[in-house]
Amino acid sequence: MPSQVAGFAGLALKSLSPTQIAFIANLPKAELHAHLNGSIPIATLQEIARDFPVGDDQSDQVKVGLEKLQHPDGVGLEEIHDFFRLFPAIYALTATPEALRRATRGVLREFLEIDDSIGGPQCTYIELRTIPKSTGLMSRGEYTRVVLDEIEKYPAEQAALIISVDRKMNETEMGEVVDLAVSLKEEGRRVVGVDVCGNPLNGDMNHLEPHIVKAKAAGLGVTLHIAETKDNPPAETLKLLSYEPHRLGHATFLDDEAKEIVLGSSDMCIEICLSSNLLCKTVPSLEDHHIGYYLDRNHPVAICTDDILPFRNSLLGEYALLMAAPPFGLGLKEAQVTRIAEMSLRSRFGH
Ligand code: 6MZ
Repeated sequence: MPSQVAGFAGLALKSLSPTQIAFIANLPKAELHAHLNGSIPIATLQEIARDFPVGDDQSDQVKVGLEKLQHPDGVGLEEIHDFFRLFPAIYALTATPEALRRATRGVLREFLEIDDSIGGPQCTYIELRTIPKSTGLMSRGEYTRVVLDEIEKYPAEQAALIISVDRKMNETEMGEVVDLAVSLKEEGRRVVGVDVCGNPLNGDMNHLEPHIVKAKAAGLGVTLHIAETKDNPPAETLKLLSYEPHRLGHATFLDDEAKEIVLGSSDMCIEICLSSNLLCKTVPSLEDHHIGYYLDRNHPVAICTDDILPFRNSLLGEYALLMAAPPFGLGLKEAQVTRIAEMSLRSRFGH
């Protein structure tokens, strides 16, 4: 049973007719930007919390975070930095191999298995991403293999893994993570790309360069979270673009120079996360969202969920935001929505 959809995506879904819902449900589409620990269905998180309770010694941040995450409407955020404060709570639950396995299984089911109420799955293909963590009970390599074991239970046409570097990592750690991605790919495991994510104000993006070169040389796709907040300096954005990534995450605050570079590379797909941007308040309204700029210029975009656990959205809900009439959505026509779904499939790193 899929999780209940709330927030902007929930309102958009409620405003659609059954025929419109059937239309978006039946569109073949790819989910290209979903963070594993942010995408655990609430029911799975609660099961894990029941079976592997966190100890009494856990910090208040963990206890308060778990309470907030279980609110039926999702988490109320004042600003994007509140969002990153939630993850210690989730990580306290997914630190053991068995809990991580269950979390991954829950995420894949949520996206790929048939939901009877819509007559199909949320998406036809998912590139799930995660930061390999060493938790005390697992090394980074063991962590990633647990996730891959679950992903590889599905055919390659349905699921693959992107390995994320966290912006806060130092240069040595960034190298370790990219080397892990390359060696797993060489072993024949289903790693299709690398990503850079994490709190947008952390870290030094100049350290990435040799690692991105290495990832590309190994045939991995590269996607970078870029200009997610107004405080990301333009020089950092240009540096990230100089690595010539294949896709961009968010790309909310690109200035004219950066936009020109992006538009000049006609296949640099932008992973668009509408609910995420609205709820983190980096975009004031759907009307103001930068998706409009790229659609007007026929530049590739992929509609994505980002983190369904705190945002309580779904991929269907994100597509509903495209189709619903204003003020609930952008009021796009069926042909436009079909074209957007096709763009997501064309921008896959894997099959
Ligand atoms: C930047 C984000 C993110 O890797 O532990 N993450 N990074 N911007 C976002 N949008 C608001 N949403 C999630 O998944 C959780 C991690 O993904 C990154 C954060 O670093 C978060 O800790 P994994 O599976």
